[in-house]
Amino acid sequence: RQVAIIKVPFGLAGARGGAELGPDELITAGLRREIARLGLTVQREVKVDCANMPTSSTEQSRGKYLSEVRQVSESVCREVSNAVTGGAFPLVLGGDHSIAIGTLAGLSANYSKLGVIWFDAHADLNTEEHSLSGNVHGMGLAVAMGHSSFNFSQIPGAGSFIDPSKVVYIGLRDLDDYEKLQIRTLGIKSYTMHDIDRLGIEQVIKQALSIVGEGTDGIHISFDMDCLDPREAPGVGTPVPGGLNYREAHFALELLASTNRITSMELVEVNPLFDQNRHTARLGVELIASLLGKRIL
Ligand code: DIR
Ligand code: MN
Ligand code: MN
Ligand code: MN
Repeated sequence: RQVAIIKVPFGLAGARGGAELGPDELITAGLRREIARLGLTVQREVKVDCANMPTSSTEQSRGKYLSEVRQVSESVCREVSNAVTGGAFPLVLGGDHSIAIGTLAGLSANYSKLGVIWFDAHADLNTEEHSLSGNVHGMGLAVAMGHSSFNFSQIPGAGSFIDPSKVVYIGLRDLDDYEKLQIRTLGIKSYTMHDIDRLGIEQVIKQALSIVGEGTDGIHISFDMDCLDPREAPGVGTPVPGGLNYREAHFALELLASTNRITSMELVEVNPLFDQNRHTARLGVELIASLLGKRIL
């Protein structure tokens, strides 16, 4: 199996700077060595050009730095689509979570019925109209579902919108009122931290797979490092207490890997500026390895 590493050093759409340093930090933490140990080959490693010093003064708009996000989305869409066409497993390294817009756009061009498992403390369902922060990293799924004025129709090469009935959340614990309303209205299956406490992570993954695994032609894992408890992953832009612990996160990804049905992954929001001893980046590398098939024995 071949992996295409797509580095997206973009951090303007997050709550605080630093996520643009994520891809290099993950590489330095040993990502390529872990991939090689699994017997996988890196078909190519590309770095997407990202504007992190805004030239236009778009900060004041409702969606902050939307023109920069749009540019990044176009490039990420192209790279992800090329990876899939070239027979490689796209592994997208963020960057803040707004890069998921480009990832999902590129995947939607190749999979007509994409399933998505979204690991996150947040739902990222805000629109330019409803967001309280204006940060586009909190809008990715709304954009991908076509609820925002910025959407796939503005991204060359994108396919159709992501179907909310094929999206599953895992790890939610910090939602805005509008996002709660949208989750109910759209009927998006959500496993909050409360549900994980109650069911256990194994049952949660089994149920999630029964949803994204049926009637889909691909399954994407979008992994926001803030799904983890800040004690495990302090190096993120918007830490929220009460998240997944070390083994829950690994076990979840090991179970997903064992299905052999996962077709792409992105890992986002590694922020070295708030990390301690590269701890979060190292954990990110380990988690990617688990999703790519690493076993203890
Ligand atoms: C909040 C926080 N809901 C927002 N979202 C975050 O800004 O829209 N997403 N941190 O990852
Ligand atoms: Mn997120
Ligand atoms: Mn985020
Ligand atoms: Mn988040």
